[in-house]
Amino acid sequence: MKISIVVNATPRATGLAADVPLEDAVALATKVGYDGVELAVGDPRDLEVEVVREMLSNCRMAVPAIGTGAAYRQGLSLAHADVSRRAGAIERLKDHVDIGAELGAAVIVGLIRGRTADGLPLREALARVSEGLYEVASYAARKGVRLLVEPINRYETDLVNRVSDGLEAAREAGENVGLLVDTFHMNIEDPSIAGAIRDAAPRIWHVHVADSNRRAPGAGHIDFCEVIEALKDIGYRGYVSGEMMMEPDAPAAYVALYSHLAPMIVR
Ligand code: LER
Ligand code: MN
Repeated sequence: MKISIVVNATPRATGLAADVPLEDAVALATKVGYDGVELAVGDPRDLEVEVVREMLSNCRMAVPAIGTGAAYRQGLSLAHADVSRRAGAIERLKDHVDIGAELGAAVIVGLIRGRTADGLPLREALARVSEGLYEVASYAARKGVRLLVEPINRYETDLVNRVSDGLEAAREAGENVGLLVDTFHMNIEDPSIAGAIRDAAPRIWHVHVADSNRRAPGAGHIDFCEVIEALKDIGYRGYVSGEMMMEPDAPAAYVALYSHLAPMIVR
């Protein structure tokens, strides 16, 4: 198992990463000891992929995954009542897949799937999400890229909340679609975090870590010994990736996560 952290590859793509230029976040992650950085990307066309790839290879930083959630704030949603917004979400995800292919990274389908507040009733919204996922997954398969469906808690979306919902959506979408499980969301939606991890075992391809209060692991009441034990039990060899509020500041949050989890992972 390896440890990564979410960074903003384009400015303010996510609030759950340091609000600093990419090279500063990468320098900090390198100094603390992280193995990789997960790139939160607003519009992939704003990213100079070659420059990023070279910078990361110079400090031997892997890119396990690429985040796409900023697109939802820009009005794109796989579940939107307006067909042009759905098509826009699919096109945007394909652009992410293109950079995923260049960086060897999986592409996350989180908030970009949308919610029923985007204008469709639940069954239809879920059907549109399945359709969109299937189309993007087929495109990604041709490029050798994996997609990650992320179950997200009910206060952010009403589509795909529990790990079991995510598993169903991933299985329907294709062989190259797996799960990103996030401890913050599982703490709200799943009866047991360790149980959900064991149930979804072979399809868990990426993990977000944040504590119950969305701060660094160790700052809340999630039992990360139990989480890491469950991941070890299922033979998980991917990344646990910090996606959390940078409190009190980024350097302290980077160190807090790493010093809480690294000893559990090597044990
Ligand atoms: C995205 O990975 C996520 O976990 C969401 O809660 C962000 O809003
Ligand atoms: Mn997450």
